[in-house]
Amino acid sequence: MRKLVCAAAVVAAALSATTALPAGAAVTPGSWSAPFTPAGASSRVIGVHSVLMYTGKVLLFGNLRPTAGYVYDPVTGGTTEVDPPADVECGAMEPLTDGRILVVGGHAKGAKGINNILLFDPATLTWTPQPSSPQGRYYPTATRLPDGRVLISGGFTNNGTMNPDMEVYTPPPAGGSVGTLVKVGGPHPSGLYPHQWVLPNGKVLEVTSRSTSILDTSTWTWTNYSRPNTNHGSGEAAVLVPGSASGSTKVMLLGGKLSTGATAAAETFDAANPTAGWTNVASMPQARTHMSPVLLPDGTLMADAGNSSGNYNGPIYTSLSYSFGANTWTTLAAQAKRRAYHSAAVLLPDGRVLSSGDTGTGGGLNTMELYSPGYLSAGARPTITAAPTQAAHGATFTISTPTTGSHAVLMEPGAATHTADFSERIIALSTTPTTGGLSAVAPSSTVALTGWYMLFVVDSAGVPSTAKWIHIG
Ligand SMILES: [Cu+2]
Repeated sequence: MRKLVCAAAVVAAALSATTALPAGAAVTPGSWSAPFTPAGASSRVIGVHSVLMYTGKVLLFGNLRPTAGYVYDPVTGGTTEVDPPADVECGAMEPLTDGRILVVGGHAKGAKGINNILLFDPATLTWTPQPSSPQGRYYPTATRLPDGRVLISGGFTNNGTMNPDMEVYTPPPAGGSVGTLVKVGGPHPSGLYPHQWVLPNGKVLEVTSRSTSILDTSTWTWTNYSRPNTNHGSGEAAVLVPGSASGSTKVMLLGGKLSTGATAAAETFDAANPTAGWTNVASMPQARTHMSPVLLPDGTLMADAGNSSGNYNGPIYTSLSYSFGANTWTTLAAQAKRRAYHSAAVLLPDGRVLSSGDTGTGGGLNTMELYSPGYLSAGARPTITAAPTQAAHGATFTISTPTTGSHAVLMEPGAATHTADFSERIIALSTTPTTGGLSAVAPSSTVALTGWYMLFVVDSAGVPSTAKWIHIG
């Protein structure tokens, strides 16, 4: 009898749990700060690459050779110079499970890749060389796997040819500073900055403007599916669609550069039913390429700026908001500087978006702009009065908040460049209201890859709190 009561209670709790993102409030245009270069910052740094770290600070680097970088503190506005020891502009970035940032490859003269792999430590602000990628990597992708290793693929070699190799990087052992690198699988020339995401079943979905495939990481073999409906050319953006506590199997591909200009097309692919292929969704209000895709804690997508032709022509100063629930686009406020090719944008823990870069003449160069989404002027914000800084996969934890009717989301911090983001994802937690807050369940290791996340509480109007950092795993 006692057992039955317990089972009934579990069912009741499951039925009342919030597992999906609510629709949120109507999107309003929001506003931009004036362009700025942080006081005291090296003017050599162009924010082509932008990585939010668990310290709440942002690692920015770029400006070709020698590549320059600094760490920007959005709270104080200060910077610390951290020039990398290799020309890592046009490489890839991926946080490890402990929050250190792996930086893979970069760009030597003449469209050639460099071999370097580096590890950046947000605690000590130091770079440590790692084993080199043998053939060189220019425009590669780095994807953290559920076991903490990192899949490295794609890009050009040192000779400017497509690199067909896949490598797996294993992080340093506890207390160590240098990891190991091994080649895996057969040839798979993914192309330049292939978009990759770990799926809830542990496999890796890869999407490019012209291909769709899924990697079984137990055998390192690929299965190919239909290519996207529209040719997105290059400079296309892609995101993992917001998911529930059981994860997301769906991705969205939007825009891209064509020889004739750009495409306005957007489409989705659901890896839960891969043979169904791609489904067109509402096209953007205009053809765009080189947007930086930024998932926001209210469950919408911000497609930051971009342009309509070539790498820098036809600048588009407004951004777009996409509602996954309503399948509608809304035009957001215009920024002052062009943010097209070689630009980046990441969500900050306070709910704003940092937009940086564009290396072309007349572009944003060494300036940055801060976007305040409409939810920041929509009234009082919810608050998190207490939350743990660590939760194991599957563990139940308590989020203290006085805001009733709220839900909670985990957001993996962005690692953005060239319209790619190697890291961002949003997960609506399974939560149950309790006295004084929410009881939440940490997702599994394939839904929330082990690592640092921003935890936001979002009220029933779609207004988010500021984030608290929590390590999952
Ligand atoms: Cu580049």
